[in-house]
Amino acid sequence: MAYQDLRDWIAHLEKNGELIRIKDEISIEPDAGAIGRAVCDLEGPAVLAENVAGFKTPLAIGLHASWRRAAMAAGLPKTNSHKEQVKAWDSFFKRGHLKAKMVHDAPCKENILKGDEVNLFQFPIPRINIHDGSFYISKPMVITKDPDSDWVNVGMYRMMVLDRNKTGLMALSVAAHAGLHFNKYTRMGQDMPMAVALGTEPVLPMVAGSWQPAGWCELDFAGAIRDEPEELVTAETVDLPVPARAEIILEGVLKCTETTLEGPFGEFTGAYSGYLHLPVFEIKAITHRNNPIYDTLFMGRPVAENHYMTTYSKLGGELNTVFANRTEITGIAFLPPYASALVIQGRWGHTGHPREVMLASSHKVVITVDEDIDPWNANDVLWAMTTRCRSDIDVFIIPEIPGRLDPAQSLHGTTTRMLIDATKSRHPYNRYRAVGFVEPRVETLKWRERILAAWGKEGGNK
Ligand SMILES: Cc1cc2nc3c(=O)[nH]c(=O)nc-3n(C[C@H](O)[C@H](O)[C@H](O)COP(=O)(O)O)c2cc1C
Ligand SMILES: [Mn+2]
Repeated sequence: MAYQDLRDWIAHLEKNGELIRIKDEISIEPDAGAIGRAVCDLEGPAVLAENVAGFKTPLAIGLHASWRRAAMAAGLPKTNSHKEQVKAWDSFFKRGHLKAKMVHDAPCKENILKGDEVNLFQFPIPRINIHDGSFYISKPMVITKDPDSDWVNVGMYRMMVLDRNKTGLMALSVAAHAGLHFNKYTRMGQDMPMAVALGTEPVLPMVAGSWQPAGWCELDFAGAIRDEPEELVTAETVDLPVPARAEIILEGVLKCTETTLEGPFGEFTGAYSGYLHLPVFEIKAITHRNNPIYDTLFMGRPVAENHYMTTYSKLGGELNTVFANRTEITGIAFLPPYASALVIQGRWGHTGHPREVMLASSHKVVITVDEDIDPWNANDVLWAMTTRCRSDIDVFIIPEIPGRLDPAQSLHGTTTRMLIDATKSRHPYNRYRAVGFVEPRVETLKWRERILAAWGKEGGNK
């Protein structure tokens, strides 16, 4: 059965040795950020810090910060290999949607705070990295509605705390759906109604933080993955549905006339992004459960929590959208540390075939490999790059691509894209048998099993 809410998920993690409680007092700074970093580095248990100095609210840190918990969150075995995880997310994308349902029992309304009672500083919102411009809400599920249709979207976008009732919102990339909605409101000269869910069952942040096509409602997609509909209630002050069992809901408007200088923020690239001019979110009401828990996510140098949380959902999405009709693709992965280099394994038919496929992708580095190369195995991929690739004819550099958050971007905000064809799809590999790669004897697998059995150990993550 799917996890009902954050509390149910936390209880499950604790029962399975995936969460520890820290009862001693911790500081919001530097302890919270340092704990987040440590959990990611260790791929250790998540932490529930029960006593944050100056706050009544406990702080959950790193709930999605390991490959094991990324599997468990989606209801999959924690022993799953990367490959099995991608296969599962591929099937989630093919499963379609399960409509979320409106319910009457809504614990998120146990406390309703409006006007002057609204105060973000009551929650232990950390400054995640040392030079972040302020405290950042790093795991928000931002709910907006398209003014021209019924499309309700849930996306994850950084929110810098500006005041007790104000934050920024960074949903400006061309692909951010809240940004698309906001552009329409701005053109009409109207503020955009917006609600933000904090602390929910664990599938929603995974789909809010990774891309699905425009028009998809992440609530319905999450329901299909959970095999149980998300439960919703209408927010107090805006006409938007919010998860009924969320710990905390922020409600208000994204202002069409008020911007703020926002940043810096330690981004998923492992570098700080500079200052931006962003719209201001004005919070008109906060509703929360009794004794709410604040759920935070650690970002920073990869591998960080966002990489664990969205690697599989991103790859499943890539297979089902960008590469929907590419049956020649036999595997897809990110090269460690899982940030910006996509590896595509395929059954290539002809010279130039991998290049055609790479051109469709929008990742900063794209590498194509053959079927005998495990795209998740950095040794395999680097071996292919150094033996099946000639940098003068197999590497393609596309200049002046929008840089967005790339720390290597030019002064006018552009970066490069690099496509690396590390396949045997061209001369001399596919013309003659002259260059033969050393293949293992077929009996190797059998011997591997026998040796491991005799040694009393199990195989690795393959
Ligand atoms: C922790 C985390 C933080 C993110 N922050 C931002 C952000 O500040 N701005 C942004 O445009 N995308 C951000 N993303 C990526 C978006 O969540 C992602 O593109 C997602 O597809 C957005 O939802 P949408 O496709 O419905 O717009 C973040 C992702 C994660 C996991
Ligand atoms: Mn979306």
